[in-house]
Amino acid sequence: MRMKKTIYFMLFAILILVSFTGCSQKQEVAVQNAEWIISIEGTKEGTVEFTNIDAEKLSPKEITAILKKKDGSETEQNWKGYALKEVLGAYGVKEFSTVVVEAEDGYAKEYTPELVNSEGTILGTVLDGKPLDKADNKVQLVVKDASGNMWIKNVAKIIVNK
Ligand SMILES: Nc1nc2c(c(=O)[nH]1)N[C@H]1C(S)=C(S)[C@@H](COP(=O)(O)O)O[C@H]1N2
Ligand SMILES: [Mo]
Repeated sequence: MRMKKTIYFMLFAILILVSFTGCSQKQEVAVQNAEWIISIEGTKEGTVEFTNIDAEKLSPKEITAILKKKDGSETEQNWKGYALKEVLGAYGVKEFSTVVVEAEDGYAKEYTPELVNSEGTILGTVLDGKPLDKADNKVQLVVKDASGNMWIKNVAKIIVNK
């Protein structure tokens, strides 16, 4: 009798285990097929991988922002993308002291909650009607309320600081 119970329990345990690995495999396949991946550290679930597939579930944002460079030049740009605030919100991030956004080349900046939560702060994927060239700039952080050096080309990682 006891033996039977143990066997049932073990079968049940194996079933649970298999269904879990099945899930994580599915997620891995999705990440492998993604056009772009951004790691977000410090969410409720720890580090998560945010991909173009996840982005499609969010409402798109369109803004006009002026890129101001150190050399004094100003260029008006139309951007389509996703509000940084909404991206973080999708992973349960609401309270934080700062957020760091880092590029593939290591270029990084730190942002106040005010800038992070601004309507004009987006992860842009389409510039002036043209999707970014995935080869060199997959996703660009556009910060309407800050100068060009706060805009991050080719975003690789977002770190949320408590
Ligand atoms: N990844 C990355 N993003 C970056 C930079 C950089 O060196 N690397 N330079 C910044 C600066 S100083 C400016 S003015 C803007 C615009 O750069 P651009 O002159 O290449 O258009 O991108 C910003 N984002
Ligand atoms: Mo710059």
